Amino acid sequence: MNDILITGLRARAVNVPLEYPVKTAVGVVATSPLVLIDIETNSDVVGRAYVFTYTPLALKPTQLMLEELATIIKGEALAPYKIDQLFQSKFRLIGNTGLVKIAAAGIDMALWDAKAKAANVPLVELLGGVAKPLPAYDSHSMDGVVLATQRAKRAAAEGYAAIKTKIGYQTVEEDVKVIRSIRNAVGDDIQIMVDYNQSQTVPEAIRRGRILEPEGVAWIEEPTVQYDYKGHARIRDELNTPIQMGENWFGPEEMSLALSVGACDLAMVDLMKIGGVTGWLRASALADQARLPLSSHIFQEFSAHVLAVTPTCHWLERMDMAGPVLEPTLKFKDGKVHFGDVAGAGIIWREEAVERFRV
Ligand code: SMN
Ligand code: MG
Repeated sequence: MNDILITGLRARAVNVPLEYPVKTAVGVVATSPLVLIDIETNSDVVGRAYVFTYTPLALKPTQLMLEELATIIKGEALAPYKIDQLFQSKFRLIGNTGLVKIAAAGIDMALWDAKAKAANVPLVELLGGVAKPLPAYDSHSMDGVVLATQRAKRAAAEGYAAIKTKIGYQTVEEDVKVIRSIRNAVGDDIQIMVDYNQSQTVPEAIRRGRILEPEGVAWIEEPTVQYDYKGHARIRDELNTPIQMGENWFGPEEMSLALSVGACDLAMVDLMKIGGVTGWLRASALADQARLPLSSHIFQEFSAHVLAVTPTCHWLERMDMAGPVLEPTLKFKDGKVHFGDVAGAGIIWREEAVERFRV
């Protein structure tokens, strides 16, 4: 069965415009730096995925890392679990994290895409699930009260049942002002999540969180620095509003450490940083054991497929980081994400756009 072999990898760096810059309390992601991955095989199947490097500064190093890892996987069978084990042993000394993990995760996603295409099924079906619509929330930025309200109205009109806005303004009064303006615009039936993007100290997060309690937000995300798991647990102990985190967990190992100290009420996993589809499946098992609702972080195309086979599936984050270079295969309607009828994960490059945004 495993007669399909990996024969090559192409990595292309692009810097893609965003409909809205991702403004956070700790910095702005003005454009979307991506490395597009094509894994060729000795059959007519090409596995495709992309990784998001957060800053253009990491584009070239990530592309080079992918090209270096390609030399290890050439000639190997199209077997993501085996390749993951190979990488884990290779990276034991350097550490399976950072750009190494990002590149390995991109390869993992592309391998799973290829396997699903070889079986001529959507990835969700290869994983044993069914392509049913899933709840999706519209994810916005630290937009200021006017734009935040405009975007919330637009999302409500498009049928979203939940909206995330980023806060961490100069004062908590501004945080409350934005939340109240959104609430007044969309009414009580739509859930509002807020994301501090690691911007607060633990005491300030507790102080602000207490002031936010009456606003009834659905979750407070990354209130303090993401590596301070005990700090998140302290904030969680002081507040009733659920604490959400996880987008920065590099691998299921970091998720396991965070859960072991009770860092959060909810978890959200970044398909890339967690280690691709293989990493997500392990994270999904951890969330299942802890009965922790599990949401996704960007990477909406692959995330839909893995969320559909996640026992504690919560929300898919709709934040389109790659749209300009992709043929749209997902549809967002009535507050849900609907799968396209395509084999694999539905990653189809718009080649003319790829050339336009090449770095
Ligand atoms: C986020 C941060 C950086 C880039 C994209 C998205 C954000 C989120 O923390 O939760 O969407
Ligand atoms: Mg976030």
